[in-house]
Amino acid sequence: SDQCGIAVESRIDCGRDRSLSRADCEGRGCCYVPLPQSGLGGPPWCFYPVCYPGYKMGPLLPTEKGQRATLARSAPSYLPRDIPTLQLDAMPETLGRLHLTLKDPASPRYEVPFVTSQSRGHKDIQNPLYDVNFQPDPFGFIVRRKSNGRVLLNTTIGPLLFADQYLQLSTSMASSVISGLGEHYTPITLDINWSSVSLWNRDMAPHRSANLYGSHPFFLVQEGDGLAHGVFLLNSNAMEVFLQPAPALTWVTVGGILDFYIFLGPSPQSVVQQYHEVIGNPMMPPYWSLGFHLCRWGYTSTNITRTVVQLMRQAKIPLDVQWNDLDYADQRRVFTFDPQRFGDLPQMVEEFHQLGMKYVLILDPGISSASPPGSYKPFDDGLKRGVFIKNSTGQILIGKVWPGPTAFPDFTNPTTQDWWMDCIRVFHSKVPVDGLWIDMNEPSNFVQGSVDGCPDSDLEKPPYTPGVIGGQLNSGTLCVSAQQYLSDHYNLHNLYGLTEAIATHRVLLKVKSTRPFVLSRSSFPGMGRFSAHWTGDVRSDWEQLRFSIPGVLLFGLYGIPLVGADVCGFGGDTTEELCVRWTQLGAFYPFMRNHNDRPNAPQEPYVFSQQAQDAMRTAITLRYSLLPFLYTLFHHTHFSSSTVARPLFLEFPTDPNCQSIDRQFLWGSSLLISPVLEEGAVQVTAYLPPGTWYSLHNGEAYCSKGQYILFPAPLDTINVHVREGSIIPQQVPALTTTASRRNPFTLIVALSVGNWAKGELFWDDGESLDTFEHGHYSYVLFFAQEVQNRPVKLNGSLDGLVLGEVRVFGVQASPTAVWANGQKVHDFSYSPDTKVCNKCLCFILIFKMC
Ligand code: MIG
Repeated sequence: SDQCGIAVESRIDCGRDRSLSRADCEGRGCCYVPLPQSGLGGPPWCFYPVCYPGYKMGPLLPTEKGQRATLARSAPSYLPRDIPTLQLDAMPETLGRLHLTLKDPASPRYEVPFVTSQSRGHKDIQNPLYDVNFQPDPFGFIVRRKSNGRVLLNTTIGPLLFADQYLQLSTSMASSVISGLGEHYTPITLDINWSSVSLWNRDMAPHRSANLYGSHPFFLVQEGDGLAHGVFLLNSNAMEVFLQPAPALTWVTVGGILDFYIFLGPSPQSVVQQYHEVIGNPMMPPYWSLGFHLCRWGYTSTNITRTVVQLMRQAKIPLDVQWNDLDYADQRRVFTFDPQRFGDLPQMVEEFHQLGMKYVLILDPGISSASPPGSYKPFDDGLKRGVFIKNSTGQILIGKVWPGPTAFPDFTNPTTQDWWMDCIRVFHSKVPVDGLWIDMNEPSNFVQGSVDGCPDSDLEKPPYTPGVIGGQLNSGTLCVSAQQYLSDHYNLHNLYGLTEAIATHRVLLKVKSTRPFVLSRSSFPGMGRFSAHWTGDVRSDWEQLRFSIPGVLLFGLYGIPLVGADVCGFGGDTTEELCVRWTQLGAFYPFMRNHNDRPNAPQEPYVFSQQAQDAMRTAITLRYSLLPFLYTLFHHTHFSSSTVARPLFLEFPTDPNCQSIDRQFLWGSSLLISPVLEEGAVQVTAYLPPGTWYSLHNGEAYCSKGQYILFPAPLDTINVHVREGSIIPQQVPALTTTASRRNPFTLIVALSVGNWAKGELFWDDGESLDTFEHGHYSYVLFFAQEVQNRPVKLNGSLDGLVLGEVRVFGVQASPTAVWANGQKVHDFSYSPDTKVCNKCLCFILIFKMC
């Protein structure tokens, strides 16, 4: 019939929860139209008709925040435990943000805590960027972009299902260029050809189609003409999102409520900003955390760890932060250290501090539960204070992690947060760590559910289980029927890492009174306010090197800009060439740490040939010279929310070539990084968006019409280009940031065709809390322009900051004279080949504000 005349690519699966025979399918009132190709993975044979009975919407009534309606279904759906009546709230919160919720008005359901602060909405939005229309029967809504009438979301293409453990909503998409819905091993844009992604935090080495460590139910759609919009579904339950070529998308989540935020942009940058306004802006990292970090599993004593630091210093390769993995702990129990091999750990940390370095230790959440009573205080105390997650019958749930049998702290419980404070405080009084690395916090469990298994219940085996690794929600983690202070683990699982990061951040803040540094493997929206992230157990191979770029870029969209992959790879042996290339790329991860798994060949820079060491030193030193620029980007991200490592499409939204580039990326808006990602390659084909770009190394100019250009890339080179019109503040590098922060600043001035450039520097002591909020900082705007016959003076002072060399790229003719601060500079040089002028201060005008 007409009801089933739906284009194949637009069919919405009526049998997601199980596969249906024709009789079953028609029993649901759905259409059954087999296709020649086998059903697996492709379009469904059983799909909803054009008009499928569902909820019927009552009248829309005004509320304080927007409009409200009641939705009711007259006939039950095919799912167990329908919620027959729903309350719809549509709340225009800002010009660019619409908030839409669907809840059960009769009895409160679980809602996600911690992520959003209370209503930040404004009342009475005049003339927002969106228009919402409702279809009353069956219920659906359509969101349009007002400026051009474009339909961004249309949920009338499929039914709304809202049962206790199965919530589903489909929508059309404005284009098929969609990014987000992590954490997965994917390119920057997702495959929409009948694919799906599941969101359920899992300890799983990155590989295709696996649900990984974090969950980010947010996506951004590039609409094709430079405009973009985004959607955030604030829901922490296990979820699967289906993508199909219509293009259309279907959310399925197994609990909670439907809580949507829709961001209208209109630019991709503003979508990201609008999203971060809801989940909170990222923290301001301590300056030292932008230095180079070195770690491995298998530094088995303090002396071995000391030697690593010595060898790095001998090789003259910058190193700010030395790390230890589980090796330090006594029988792998956190908050202890091995009396033999790590007996002088406190002294070692002191030595590192003397060198101007920092020290970070791993901290797993699992607390050993099998030590003899009275011998392990963290457990004994935790037991007394009731901090651990309980099983469904109220006993402490015991799983297995590195120390053997372990209990799991419930960080949603305020008592647990206090106990965590006490544990860390006591440990820190002996071992003054500078930051904490919270691993295994999905949480990871080596037995399924618990040592006693899990009960047979609707929570453990919901009517529908999203496609997760292991096939069951309790695979590799706790029983989901386990009880936490705020709710069942079933609801809170995806928040475990976030809640641990919040607790750990808070402790470090109290204990150290400086900016906390926390590195978390598991993540959820909002985590960037508290923690950095690394992409987990990546393999040492070229494909993983390449996929680390979209991995890192996507976390920028998720509001966790301080992110990186393990440089040289974690799993398996690296090769010298791979490690050199990875170090070059890693020098442009916002967070740069070389880390390695226990059984593997060493991969510290100094173990390689002189040639490789030189290349790595060059890359890391280049990073150090750029840290003032990187730090300034972090300031912007913290203060006004943007991205640090940035996909090209965010910066050049109207350039169709940039839509899905993820082999290159930007730092802010002005540095373009084009690494080598293939074995044996000594050239790289890089896309330069239209305009003039200068080689960071020698100022050579490339005038691009928006084209791919082949650049030489010998083993010692990573191609970095400076965008015309920008000024990049740098600092003479040193072996630590403690030392480099005392060195003179330098500037690279990349003139635009109009002979001007601008840039900025945010500078403070690098570690005090809230320097921006308290006004304890300098903010310098740099502006360069050509002047005729009249030197421009340095205006204002840099407050004790010394400005050294200035290089100006793109100077068309040799300057006749150069002045700095009114003084003639005699030793300036100009190269007519590269059009670079060194010490060309006459071009620089400096304003100081604050
Ligand atoms: O089960 O602490 O991702 O970085 O070295 C492995 C040992 C536990 C996993 C982390 C990895 C870390 C390792 N950990």
